Amino acid sequence: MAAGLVAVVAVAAIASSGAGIAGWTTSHDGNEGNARHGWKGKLNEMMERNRIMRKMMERNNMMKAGRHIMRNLLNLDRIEGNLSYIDGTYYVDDTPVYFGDEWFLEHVIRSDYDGDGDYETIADEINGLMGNDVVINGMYGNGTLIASHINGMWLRVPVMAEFVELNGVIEKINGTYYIDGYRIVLPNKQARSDYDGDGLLERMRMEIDGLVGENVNIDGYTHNGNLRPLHINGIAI
Ligand SMILES: [Ca+2]
Ligand SMILES: [Ca+2]
Repeated sequence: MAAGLVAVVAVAAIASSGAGIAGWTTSHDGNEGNARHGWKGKLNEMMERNRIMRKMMERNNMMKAGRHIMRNLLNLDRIEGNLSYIDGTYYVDDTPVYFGDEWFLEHVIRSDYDGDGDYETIADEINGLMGNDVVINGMYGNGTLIASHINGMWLRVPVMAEFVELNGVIEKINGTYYIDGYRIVLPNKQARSDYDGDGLLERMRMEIDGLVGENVNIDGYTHNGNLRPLHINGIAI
């Protein structure tokens, strides 16, 4: 890396000193052109090489920045302190923390956050940590830390998503599927079950397509008008 940088700086120095020569050669006409074309050609070549190297470095830096952002996407904010629960709100020291809605806390099992050797519901895992010092990662929203990790263990995407159960007709508008005004966000994958009951396992999109115009039960998480289904007519996604 350091060697690469030195090379680029050297090329850049030659190129910039060459700019004066380029100006001189173009300001003269006449018969000495061949030698000057040789100079000019070399100079152009160097400047082009310089440009490409700079582009490569830029792209390299962008890729590095991208990887950095990806790595830290869920670690934008971090707090460390004592976990408590007061009047329906979790706190780490004085900071309110959102671990998820009631449905998520009661129904989802992820990791052994409290380290008691059992996989429990998120609510029970958090209860097991009550009064302890914890490290919570996540993102701040209106002064509340929306948790993504508990003690370094993945919990959820840090958004204020809400669990809903809907009953309605699936509509298709401009190639997008809706229920009850929510845009249905589907995983781009092969379906594991036959949701539309046509006897075929299709892509998720095609399964939903087979249900357009029908009355269905869907539950899942909503955020900003989008619905990520967990179940369709009782069948897990
Ligand atoms: Ca546990
Ligand atoms: Ca099907």
